[in-house]
Amino acid sequence: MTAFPENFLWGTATAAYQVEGAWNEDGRGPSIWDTFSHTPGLVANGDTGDVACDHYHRLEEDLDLLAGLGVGAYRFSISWPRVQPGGRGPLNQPGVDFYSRLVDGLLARDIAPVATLYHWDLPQELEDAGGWPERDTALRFAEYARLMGESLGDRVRAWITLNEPWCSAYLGYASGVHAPARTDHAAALAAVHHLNLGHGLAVQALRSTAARGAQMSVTLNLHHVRGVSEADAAVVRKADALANRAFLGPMLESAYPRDLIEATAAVTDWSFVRDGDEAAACQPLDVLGVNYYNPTLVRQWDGGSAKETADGHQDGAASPWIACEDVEFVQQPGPYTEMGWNIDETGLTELLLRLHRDYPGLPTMITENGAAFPDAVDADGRVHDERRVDYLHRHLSAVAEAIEGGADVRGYFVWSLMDNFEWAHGYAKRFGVVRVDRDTMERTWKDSAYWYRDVVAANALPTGSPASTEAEPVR
Ligand code: IFM
Repeated sequence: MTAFPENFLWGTATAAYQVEGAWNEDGRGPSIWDTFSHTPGLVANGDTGDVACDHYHRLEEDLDLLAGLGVGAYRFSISWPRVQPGGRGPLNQPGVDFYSRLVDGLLARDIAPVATLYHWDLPQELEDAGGWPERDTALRFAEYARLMGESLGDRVRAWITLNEPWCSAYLGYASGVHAPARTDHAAALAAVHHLNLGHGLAVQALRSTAARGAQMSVTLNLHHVRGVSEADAAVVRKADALANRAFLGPMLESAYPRDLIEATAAVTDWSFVRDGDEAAACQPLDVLGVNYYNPTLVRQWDGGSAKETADGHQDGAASPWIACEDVEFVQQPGPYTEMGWNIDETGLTELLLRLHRDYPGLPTMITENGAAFPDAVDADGRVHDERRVDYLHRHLSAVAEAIEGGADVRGYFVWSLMDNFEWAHGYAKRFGVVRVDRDTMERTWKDSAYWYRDVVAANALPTGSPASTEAEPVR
């Protein structure tokens, strides 16, 4: 048995647009993801989040699922346009009431509510006014945070300001594969800054409204960047600056890294950073949320050979990797999940140890980790998703190893509680430990859910190494 520390927080995670549905009910306003998913050709199969998992109407059933899993915490996100339809002005009470019922239902089941304020569903009206590249969006976000602190702050155990601002900025405004589908590198870097600023202002607003003792956090999808050889150190550092230190710098060290400013000088002069902004972005946090799926491998591009973009991103004007013309993103060895992401849990251990080294005293929490596989219901009516069990086992072992190495890791949230709307992939990729039938919305526990329930109950991993994932690599 690999045991976890006492009080280790076990949970599962979802996000509003991916599970709720009820997109135009009870006064909810449109978000950039409604616009994106309703634009023909942007989401696989023309899927939208209109119904998603119908969680909005199946709240009690889903709360019971969580209770059945025995988790100590549930990470959900609040849909900004559900509670404040245009992103400014008064609250939409039916929307707030929904989250109030959710929070109360969790507490009644002894499950700690962990609320993310922003998991990508910006009110469309704010995007129409310029979106995250505009400074005002950060101010509106702080106001929304204050209102949520006043409404739910007496009961929420931990607040996460942003989920993966890397995706919001670079996929939303640089590569355009996420909403709002813009491809403007200068705007993306301005978005980076206003997300950082919005985070800091939101923490301030929450500290003044939420219960004392509520934890403050942000979730970053930090990239564990490796070089093919030592000769690639410069490009490793550049990718790290754009992906990681663009957020860690202002949020935790009150300054953008000099090498980031220099690397992007041809794109922007960063004049949108005003005096005092970096200090405002840097607010004391109680825990840092880390989402991890796989590592990143880079090599200095020689400028001649065909350039690899291993994760399938476009190169050039629509690349999310701004100013990385000299960086090649290299295919990593399998096995792979259905997303085409390689399975390599060693990156998680290394990342957690790096964070421990760079930011001693700041605990971490895995706010997302999981895998998509093409699950099917077997003849026995069950979903035998042994590859997901194996993936989770490997990554939890990696967390345990980091703890063993001194990292202060406080918890782990599986992504995801249930199969849901996987953004531009629609419903084609299933990440849940609980299956959702797309026709009936019926929830079925996969084998991974039973396995996770037992891990949570034991606060430990079962003995024995995970099964081999070599058998059926998927690409
Ligand atoms: O589904 C997403 C989630 O919304 C954010 N993190 C990554 C997950 C899997 O792609």
